[in-house]
Amino acid sequence: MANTIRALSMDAVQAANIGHPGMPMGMADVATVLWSDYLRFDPADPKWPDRDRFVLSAGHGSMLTYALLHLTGYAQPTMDDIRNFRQLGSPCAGHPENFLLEGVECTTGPLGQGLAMAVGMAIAERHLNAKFGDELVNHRTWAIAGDGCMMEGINHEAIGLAGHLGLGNLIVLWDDNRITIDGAVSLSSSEDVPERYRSAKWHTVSCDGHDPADIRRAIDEALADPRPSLVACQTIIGKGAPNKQGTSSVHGSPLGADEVAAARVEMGWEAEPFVVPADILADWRALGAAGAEANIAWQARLEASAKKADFEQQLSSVADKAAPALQDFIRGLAKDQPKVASRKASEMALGPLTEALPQLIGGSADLTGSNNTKTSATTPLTASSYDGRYLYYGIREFGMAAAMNGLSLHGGVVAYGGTFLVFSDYARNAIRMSALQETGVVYVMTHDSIGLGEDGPTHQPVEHVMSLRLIPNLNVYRPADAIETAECWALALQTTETPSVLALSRQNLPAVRGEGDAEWTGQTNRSAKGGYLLKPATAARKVVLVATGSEVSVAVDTAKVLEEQGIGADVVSMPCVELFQQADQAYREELLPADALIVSIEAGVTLGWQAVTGANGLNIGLDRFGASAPAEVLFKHFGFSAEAIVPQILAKLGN
Ligand SMILES: Cc1ncc(C[n+]2csc(CCOP(=O)(O)OP(=O)(O)O)c2C)c(N)n1
Ligand SMILES: [Mg+2]
Repeated sequence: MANTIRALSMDAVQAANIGHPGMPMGMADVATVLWSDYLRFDPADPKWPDRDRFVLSAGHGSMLTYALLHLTGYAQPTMDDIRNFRQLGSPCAGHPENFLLEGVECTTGPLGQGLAMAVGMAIAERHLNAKFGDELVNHRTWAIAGDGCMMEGINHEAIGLAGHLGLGNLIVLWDDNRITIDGAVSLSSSEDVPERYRSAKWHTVSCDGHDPADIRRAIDEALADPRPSLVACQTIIGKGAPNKQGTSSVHGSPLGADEVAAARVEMGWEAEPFVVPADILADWRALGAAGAEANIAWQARLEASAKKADFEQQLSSVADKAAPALQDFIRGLAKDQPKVASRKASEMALGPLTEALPQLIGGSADLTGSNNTKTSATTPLTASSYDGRYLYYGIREFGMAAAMNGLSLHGGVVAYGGTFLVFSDYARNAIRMSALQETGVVYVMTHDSIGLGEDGPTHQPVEHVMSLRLIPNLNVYRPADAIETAECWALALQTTETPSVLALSRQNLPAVRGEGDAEWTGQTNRSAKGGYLLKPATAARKVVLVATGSEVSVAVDTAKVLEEQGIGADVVSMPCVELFQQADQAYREELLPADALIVSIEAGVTLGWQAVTGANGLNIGLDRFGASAPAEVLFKHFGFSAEAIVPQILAKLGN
């Protein structure tokens, strides 16, 4: 059965003339044992909630997953899909993509992140188990990881968190083949990996990765131990290719026609490429069919459970519940018009949201008091209380973001988590992976500009807001006051297939909204189109000031001065540039008319704002690092005041 995986992998890579045969050939025996004797899955129902999660962290070995899904009887990939491995339109992409195949739990390829997402999945499982009991939620998360996944820095963050939380339901099968692309692992590493795992409170065991009985012995030992387990599977990369196995040449290149032929002889595999002998296929399909029994038994338990309604509620989308949960709160803000930091406003909005939405699991990378991410409804989620809803991620921004992806991809929970916006760079590839994987996670990124003040340029984001806007399918919100912050939270939770970044201020912001918001509903959410007319000009309009976040009140001040000089100026608040760009053209043209001078005001880099203001607009921003001083001093110093901006507008108008 393992040789089926080997043959399909080498033949698919050979046909594509590009790909990675070494990893699937080396791990074929381990994967066959796992899928035969341990993994709980039902090919007929790929999203069955209580299935085990299988994560191929070594995503370059994608053919391993495609072979397993096809052989066990998933509707996709078909053999034709495999034949078209890596070709346009085939769901068998170079690396496994969760949005192309139902059987792929998460997109992998960026090494280390699959394992870190598996940690998030295992946390979600323990959390839901604590709420709904073994009869409804009791499954494991299995990750196959390579030497690369062990070496990446995120591995340290991920296993530290998993060990601390005692995630015994997580088993990592390490493809311990001592080979990476450049050659032997010994070229670059002298680390005792299992020793490091043990120091992080993991159980470790090793086995001969080509001996099914020994693999079973090791996995049984892993399952018996209450800690998360690392199973070091000693393997030979490219096993089955007689002349190339054990060398880095099989990592990422086709074997070549001669070696493919030699491998057929070596394995005694006589079938043509993409043909699986009927008796072997029958054995694989029988494995897949057996999975249905566990699913049927689970369905019966769910039907009989007193917790059925609650469970289904937990698994349901939060999209239609966010705005109703915020309605009374926002109506209250319209009356009170509080002058608070948007990070504080976010905490206030999270109050009713975490009350109403049991799916929300919050957290912070050790900045809970600064990110304002914890509410009274979110008690700590710890090794002794998995039913909590607040994760102390520790100072692990990248690990946190990847775990948030895993939590959300698991289903039944929606993750939000915080750090300083400037450290979004530490988490950046996981944020990108949130967007690519279409997860609805929400990043609460506070201290969003020079407005954080005295901590100085290391902590002051300048390029971050704009650079996050560059990531496709990521909505970056920079709200101006408490009402906008709540509106942005509603939108962030409504877009369940688009992740969100909330860029929030440390400093207090005056209320710019309130008027007309006393009857607020989700339908009147003015931030929904990304930008809107906050204050219309009174004199004949010559200027439109477009601002975000803390600079909206600067724009309001600027408009006032211009109006006093008879120059009409609209103020447009634009909390989400991406949503604005998706709004219909008529709306955009009405808001930003061609005959007015469009001025952007944002305390960050100006590159990119030309897309909003046009080439003839004016871009007020900060194209340099900030400085260490109180916020008001910095705003004045760097020209974020009506006093500094008005003359630039007058000059541009030719007055
Ligand atoms: C973050 C990241 N860096 C680099 C790469 C490129 N890359 C893909 S596989 C690989 C080597 C991985 O070695 P190992 O995990 O041992 O895989 P094996 O060669 O054993 O299949 C590298 C550097 C990547 N995919 N992700
Ligand atoms: Mg390796």
